Amino acid sequence: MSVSLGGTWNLVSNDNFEGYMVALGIDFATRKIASKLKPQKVIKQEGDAFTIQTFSTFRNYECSFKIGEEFKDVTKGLDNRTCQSVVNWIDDRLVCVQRGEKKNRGWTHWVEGDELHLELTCEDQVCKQVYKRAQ
Ligand code: VLZ
Repeated sequence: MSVSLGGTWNLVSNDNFEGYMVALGIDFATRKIASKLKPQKVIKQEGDAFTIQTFSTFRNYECSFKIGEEFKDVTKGLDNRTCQSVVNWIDDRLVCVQRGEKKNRGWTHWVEGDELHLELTCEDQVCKQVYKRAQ
């Protein structure tokens, strides 16, 4: 029985977000602002349907999908690219493959104890984020 990713989560650590943003081609000024953010994730799950919202004081980001169904993933406010993406469960991890201009792009979410983990990958860069449940 897997643990639910649903709920509201606050960022507590963010390793190599800089490298990930450089790989995406985010400009210097935007990176300086974005690197200081402490985003909040709100994850809603109804069966196979997910919405993941990322809120910050600078920009917000939202993504909706169904498990196993390809969708057009526009990374609006991030690098503004379009990917053909698909999300699947691999064991207890929610794994997204973002097929597009950038090689080896995707993300993986999982729960470990009371923490939500996220790995964001682009080319040879991996950003590792940890979130804790909002009280
Ligand atoms: O998240 O792909 O949870 O979409 C950062 C917003 C959002 C702050 C990063 C503005 C999105 C940054 C990460 C400006 C450069 C992402 C997925 C996994 C779901």
